[in-house]
Amino acid sequence: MSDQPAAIRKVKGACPQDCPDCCAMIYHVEDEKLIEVTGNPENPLTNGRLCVKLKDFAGHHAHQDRLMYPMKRTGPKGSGKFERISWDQALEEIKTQWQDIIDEHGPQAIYPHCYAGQIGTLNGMTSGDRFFNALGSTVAEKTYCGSAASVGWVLTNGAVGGMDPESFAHSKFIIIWGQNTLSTQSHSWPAINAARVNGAKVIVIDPVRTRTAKQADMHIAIKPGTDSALAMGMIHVITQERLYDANYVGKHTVGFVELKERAADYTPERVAEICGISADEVQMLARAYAEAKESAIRMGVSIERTPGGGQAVRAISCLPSLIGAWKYPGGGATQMTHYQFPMNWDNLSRGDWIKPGTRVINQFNLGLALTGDMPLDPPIKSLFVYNSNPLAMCPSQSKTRKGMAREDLFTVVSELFMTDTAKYADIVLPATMQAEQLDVMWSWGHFYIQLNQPAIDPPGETVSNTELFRRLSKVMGLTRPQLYLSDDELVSSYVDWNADSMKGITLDYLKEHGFARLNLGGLPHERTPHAEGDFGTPSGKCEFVASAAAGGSTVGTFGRQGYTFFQDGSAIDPLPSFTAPEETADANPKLAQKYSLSLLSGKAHSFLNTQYANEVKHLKREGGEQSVLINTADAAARGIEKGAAVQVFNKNARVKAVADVSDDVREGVVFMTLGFWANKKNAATGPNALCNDKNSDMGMGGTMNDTLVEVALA
Ligand SMILES: Nc1nc2c(c(=O)[nH]1)N[C@H]1C(S)=C(S)[C@@H](COP(=O)(O)OP(=O)(O)OC[C@H]3O[C@@H](n4cnc5c(=O)[nH]c(N)nc54)[C@H](O)[C@@H]3O)O[C@H]1N2
Ligand SMILES: Nc1nc2c(c(=O)[nH]1)N[C@H]1C(S)=C(S)[C@@H](COP(=O)(O)OP(=O)(O)OC[C@H]3O[C@@H](n4cnc5c(=O)[nH]c(N)nc54)[C@H](O)[C@@H]3O)O[C@H]1N2
Ligand SMILES: [Mo]
Repeated sequence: MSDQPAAIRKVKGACPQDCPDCCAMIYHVEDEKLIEVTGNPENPLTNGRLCVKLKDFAGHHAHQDRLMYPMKRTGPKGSGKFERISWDQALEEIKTQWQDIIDEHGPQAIYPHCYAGQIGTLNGMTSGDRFFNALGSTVAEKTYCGSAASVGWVLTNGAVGGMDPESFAHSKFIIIWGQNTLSTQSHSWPAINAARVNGAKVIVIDPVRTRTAKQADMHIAIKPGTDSALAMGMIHVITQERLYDANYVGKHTVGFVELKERAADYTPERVAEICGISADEVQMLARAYAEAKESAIRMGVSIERTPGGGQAVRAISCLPSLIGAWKYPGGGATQMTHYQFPMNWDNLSRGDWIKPGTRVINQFNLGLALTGDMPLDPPIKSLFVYNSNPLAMCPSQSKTRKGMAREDLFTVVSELFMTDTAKYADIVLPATMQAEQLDVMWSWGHFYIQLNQPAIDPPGETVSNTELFRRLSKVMGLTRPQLYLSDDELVSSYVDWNADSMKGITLDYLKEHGFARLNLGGLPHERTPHAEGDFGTPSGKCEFVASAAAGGSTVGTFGRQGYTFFQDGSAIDPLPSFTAPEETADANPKLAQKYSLSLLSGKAHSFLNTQYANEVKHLKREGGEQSVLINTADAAARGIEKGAAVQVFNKNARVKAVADVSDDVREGVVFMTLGFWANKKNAATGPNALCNDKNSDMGMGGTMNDTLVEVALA
């Protein structure tokens, strides 16, 4: 007998999470057990390091609370009481219920709900689209994240990926606009740091002094939802003081005269008033930004979560072309990079299978749709949730909860864990985690395509989303052959292996290395995608006046269901401007008298949306329970001290929280971290109990950050 330790097998993978970094990972397997997951040191961005959330990803796979078997509800909805059943029983129950619903109401009474719990090509946001489109269910628009911002960006620059995160190392001036980079895209920080070592200045624009803002050379604590005014103010200063690059503007942009005219109203004084900052800050920012030339802007997603969010991204997206920043490595802007990935999005979502006239319901309207507050014929009789935890993450939670509690709603949830949402299911189906499944990963924060290879067998009776929908297709008697493609066949079908950007990248290469940089020309850190124009707009130029909006054509990014939607562009102002938030003292003084604090919700350092918040160590890092960050003066005015038990409340709900009192948030604003699960103390989970469910100006984005609340001692 050998006393040699068993060999450790290493398998290349990639992080499944909805995060711009999409890290290259290595699974370490011993005796067919996942013993450790590390960052792949060969990947220049991941550089061998995983973030705090993924530090014990092996332990997360082996978590004692993982769902292992299909289950059927035995207690009242929401009670979390279930009994184990077999897959055959679960599928038979779904088939019987759905067949009855289809016979009585038609397939549109079935409503799928999905987001990016896993973000891969095979198992991610589109994994169920082909099945539901073939079934003829209601179409669910998936616009939780980035869709208003994406439309703003695409209208201006086209569906192009923008700056490479590695090229920030060459920047001289970096604006981090509404992003908490150190928590939400931490692998781009080394390049930012490299730039700083070379003398670059970093400016953070955020109502909260986040851990990222604390690192900055300057923090501009703007009022929420006023970013478009600030960007228009910068355009005003740059055009009035002739700080723009006339040559670049002349060659590569459309609508300069109109933009200049539109910006004329946005004087530094007026902008200062709107944004709650000083006129000097507006001027200083515009001048320093224009003068540095190698100026970079990194936009976060939160900018979009107010009524004028899409136009804010439009205004910001005009800035790099105005000053000609795109000419230089380290100059330009980045919103999201995924546009560059050569996926066959039509094969992924098969939007062409949707019968004309099929109804579309936006996912932010989940509560309205389930409660019937939105008149629907047929009503929603069945909800199918996968890759999402809408009870916690969708605004207007009380409506969602009321809807999910309906006895006549047949709910199926495919999950890793018994989440707040899963507790309301009639049938729960167990899903695999990333080390147990095959996937091709794209990214919205860099340009590496990756192959995630299964390292261990699925535990218990868990199945991947691809297998789940093959099983459902079979019981529902669907006949389209594409619904039965194996995972390997899906890999072939979903990636456009012949695309220019895939030159030299084969499946075998990915199997060996795990990742490959898309062929976009030039070295990553030297990338200057728009030095010679080459924008993805109809004119090929950066469109200050958006032709898609002006011409009334439809706009949208992926396939109809893939990620956003198609929108009639004529509803959009072709020039950027400021739309004021609706819940402010100016816009709604009556409401503001009762509830005078603007609520922001943002990502936790140690959670990924609600994921990992069921891990004790991560929960501890976030203080153990829901907190609310409130400014010292606002707290004093309410007799609240640090650590006090408080209630955060408004017309929608009351949420218990612990007060965190400091000047890290501007007066008049409170901040609640997202992700905490419901517990004995809080039946309502987190900020979404309080947030509004209106849509924003474009892309059917959300407006969660346009919510007034009040805080009082509990
Ligand atoms: N650790 C961690 N990382 C994550 C996630 C996570 O949950 N945890 N989630 C992932 C996902 S899904 C996403 S979309 C990204 C999002 O990551 P980010 O783009 O960083 O978005 P948020 O954390 O929502 O907000 C960032 C900052 O914007 C500020 N903010 C809010 N409203 C405004 C405003 O009106 N104007 C300005 N200028 N700033 C504002 C907030 O105070 C917050 O500090 O992170 C991804 N990465
Ligand atoms: N108030 C407020 N609301 C927000 C936001 C905000 O800033 N403020 N942010 C918005 C944003 S940016 C986003 S992206 C959304 C996020 O909304 P969601 O995507 O719903 O958020 P998660 O909490 O990540 O939930 C994903 C679920 O999918 C499950 N899951 C993971 N992998 C798999 C798998 O392979 N198969 C199956 N079947 N399930 C899996 C996880 O266990 C988890 O419960 O929330 C939005 N909601
Ligand atoms: Mo997101």
